[in-house]
Amino acid sequence: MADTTLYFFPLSCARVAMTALEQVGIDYDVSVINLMAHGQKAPEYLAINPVGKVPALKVGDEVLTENVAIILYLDELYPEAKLLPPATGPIDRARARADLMWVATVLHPLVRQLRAPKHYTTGDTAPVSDNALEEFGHHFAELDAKFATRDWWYGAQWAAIDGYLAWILSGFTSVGNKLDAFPALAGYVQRLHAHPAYARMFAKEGELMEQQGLTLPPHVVR
Ligand SMILES: N[C@@H](CCC(=O)N[C@@H](CS)C(=O)NCC(=O)O)C(=O)O
Repeated sequence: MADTTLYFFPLSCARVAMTALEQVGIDYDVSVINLMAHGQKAPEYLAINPVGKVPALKVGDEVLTENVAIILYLDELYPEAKLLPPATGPIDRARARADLMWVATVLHPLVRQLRAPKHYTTGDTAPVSDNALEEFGHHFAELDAKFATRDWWYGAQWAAIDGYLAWILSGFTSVGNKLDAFPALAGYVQRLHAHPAYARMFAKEGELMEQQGLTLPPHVVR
């Protein structure tokens, strides 16, 4: 049994933390919290993460939540994994954190709005999804221009933010949306999927799904 446990559910944003762990390469256990069966609200899990969300990372007796915090923690312990870009000083370091926070606070909620619009309205969900698609359209146009001239967010070197964007983009496409209008972003997705840390996460996720007999709703693609 490893000293570190990741509380995870397939296709959820816990993929971001798992990809970072795979990049770091440490030994860790995975505990699947079945969000489809409301396992995140079970007393045993609320005792670990009272907010009732995945991911959570248990290290010894300590529990850390929030993808960005998990990435920053792992980066501090394992700088050789290069989860964050090299920084020349405090401003540079703060900027890299700001980039992660931008993904977490601007793009991440749009995935939820798209995948679970019923959480945002008591009425018709179509305007909620449409608004998410419109917002994604603006942000993806900017990202498409960015990835037309670089492989990864910071240029030649993959960083944890790329793992985070992999989840954002899969959240967008998993429910049937296409990236046809954003060819550079579609190329970036190919690179993301081929990245070793992502590929290991994806394989591990597949094994966990098989072990747990988890199947996806028919409208969701992995
Ligand atoms: N800001 C959090 C978001 C965590 C989050 O929203 N997790 C979702 C899965 S993507 C969850 O556990 N949802 C279950 C629920 O809200 O009941 C992070 O980045 O870690």
